[in-house]
Amino acid sequence: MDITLKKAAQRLLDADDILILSHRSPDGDTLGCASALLRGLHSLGKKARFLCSDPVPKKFAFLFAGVEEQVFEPGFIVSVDIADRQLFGKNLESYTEKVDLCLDHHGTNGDFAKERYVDAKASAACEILFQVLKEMQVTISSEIADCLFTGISTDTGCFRFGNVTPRTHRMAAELIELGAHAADINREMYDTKSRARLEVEKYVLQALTFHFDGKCAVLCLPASLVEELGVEEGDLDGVASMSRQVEGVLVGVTIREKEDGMLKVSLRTNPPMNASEICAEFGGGGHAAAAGCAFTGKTFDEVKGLLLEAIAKQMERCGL
Ligand SMILES: [Mn+2]
Repeated sequence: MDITLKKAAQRLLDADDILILSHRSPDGDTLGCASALLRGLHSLGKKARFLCSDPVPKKFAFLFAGVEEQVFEPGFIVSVDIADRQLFGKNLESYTEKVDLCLDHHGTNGDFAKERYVDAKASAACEILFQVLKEMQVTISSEIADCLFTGISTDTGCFRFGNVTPRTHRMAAELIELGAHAADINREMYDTKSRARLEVEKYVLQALTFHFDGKCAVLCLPASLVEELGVEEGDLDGVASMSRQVEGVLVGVTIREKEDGMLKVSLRTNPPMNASEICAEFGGGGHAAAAGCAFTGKTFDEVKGLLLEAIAKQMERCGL
């Protein structure tokens, strides 16, 4: 059931022993939400802890620096930035039907929680968390401001994506006033590349294939790649947006093989193409510019064929 922001804040104020859940393959937004909420709840004297199906990538470890680890049986479960049941990931599967409150900004939210507050106009779930924490009268420390700023910055590609609104900038400004280290965070997120990351980019550049007169770029990443290149999972973050950087590309397709053989597809589009519509055909979802879906029991070529077919159809509808 949909509830107001005010009510969502009240639910958290009424609760204790709160378990916060982030989505699998966690990004800066889901982790920024979790760490900001964790810090906010602790500051109110509440017990709160955090779970994610996958480990926190090294570059986001600072979000949780100094946060006290607490052990308790959860009395209230809140999910942040989780759009759908399948995004809980393997280790959190048992929680999919137990979420009391869902805070999210995906218009396609799967409605798995008892109550939810979804604002699809928010560029990042951290925009929502900022409002919820203020509604709860939490004092926004510079640490909390850093967490929220990280989420907003990463989900907007450093304030460059189409999801950025005047409110996004106003909130970022307010967070900087509250002590967020904007330049440090942005440098760490965007300008600093590990050698491993450069290896990944080198691979991507030679592996990209182009289709439909260069309007579509496809990248296939085998599961063995991480080991072959000697890189970590986190080094692959954001590769899905690399293809869309190429001039003329309206659709960037990244197909990633997971350990269990599942093929995970990330779609990035520029207007008039719509990633969410294409992924919906295969049971996935997301935003207009960024969406995903998954296939099991299929080869790279089969998945590529299916997607190219769906993309061709949409291009035709768009008159491309
Ligand atoms: Mn998000």
